Amino acid sequence: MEQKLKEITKCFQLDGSLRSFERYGCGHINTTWLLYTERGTRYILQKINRHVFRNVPALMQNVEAVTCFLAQASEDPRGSLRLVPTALGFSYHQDEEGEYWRIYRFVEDSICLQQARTPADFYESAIAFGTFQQMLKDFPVNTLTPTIPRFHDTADRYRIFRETLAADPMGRAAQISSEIAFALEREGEADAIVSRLVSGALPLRVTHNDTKLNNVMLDAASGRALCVIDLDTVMAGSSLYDFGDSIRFGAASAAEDEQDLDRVEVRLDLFEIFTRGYLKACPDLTELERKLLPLGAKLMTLECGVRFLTDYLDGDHYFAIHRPSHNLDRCRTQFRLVSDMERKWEALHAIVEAVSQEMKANPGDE
Ligand code: ADP
Ligand code: GN1
Ligand code: MG
Repeated sequence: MEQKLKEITKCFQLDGSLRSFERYGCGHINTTWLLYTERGTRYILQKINRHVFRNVPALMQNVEAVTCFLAQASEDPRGSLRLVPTALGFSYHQDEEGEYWRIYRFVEDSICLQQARTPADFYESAIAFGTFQQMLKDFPVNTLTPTIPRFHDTADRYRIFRETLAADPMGRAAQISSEIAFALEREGEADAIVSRLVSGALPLRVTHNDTKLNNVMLDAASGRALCVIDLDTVMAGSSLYDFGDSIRFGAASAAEDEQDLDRVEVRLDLFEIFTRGYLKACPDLTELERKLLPLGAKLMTLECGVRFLTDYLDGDHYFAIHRPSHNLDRCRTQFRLVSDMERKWEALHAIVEAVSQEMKANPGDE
């Protein structure tokens, strides 16, 4: 690997040659390394998963356009991701095997969390994702290529789930009939966001689409939001996707792959604090968007559970796994969260309503 990474890094405008490297991060999709040059500068190198992302040049065009737009709008050099150009001035390099590579400047003096240490961390992630969307409100949304078409089209995710279930290539369906039933019982709700985007009832916005807490960098000293990372899925979408996916991951009381389901619930204190941060950073959400925030949380969680279940049935080709039933464990936590949201449905709505009223009464307050 060392020889390969040396060759790759030579193609980029780093501040010196490669001194050392290590595998980095907990992402399920790309392969990430932390690099040190001989001057001690750190960079993030990524091999982009070209099985997941079928049009990497278009993806990198999206990333370049969005990072440039954000960099122009923010004075802080840590306020947005910064790509390192190749020697030829491109935003990525393709090697002889057809693999795509890119390098980002390392966001220094920052932290990236798998779980919020305190509610304040989660609040800061709401500020980061809300600010990201707010800053991009005048970005020409139609210039973005859909890097994964129908990414958050939950009904389409169900279609793929049904196809995989019918084929049952690994013969796993018989053992997981309760998870399959759970998914199918809720299929009727799958279209609730996309149908409103299509009808124009919900506005189309520039969205991140993968708003996990570990896709935000916080300042190590103050804990304040710095920037949003992992821009591969930036596309046109609904604010409910970004709000919902954040709640799915960050308001959960346990990790995405927790095996003890009794430890998994949606924490109302975290839901509330995220709602407060998001509405503060995104004051322009419409009445309908606000009203549907709990639905966004439920559908993004259901969709993610269905995707994990589909990948389990399919033989684990999409999400990187670290144990045999990893995707099934992930699916079970998501479905447990969905059940818990259904139980707490009234409370989730009451929180959104109370926070909205509070914001209207005191628009400038923290
Ligand atoms: P994946 O798509 O696999 O989730 P990410 O782009 O999220 O890949 O990167 C994986 C991890 O690498 C992140 O969770 C974060 O810890 C770290 N990381 C990514 N980009 C940077 C950066 N520019 N500076 C510091 N850390 C980063
Ligand atoms: C993947 O790349 P990463 O690990 O941030 C996935 C998301 C899922 C998430 C579940 C491109 O995100 O959609 O919600 O795993 N990204 C892609 O943890 O499919
Ligand atoms: Mg990530």
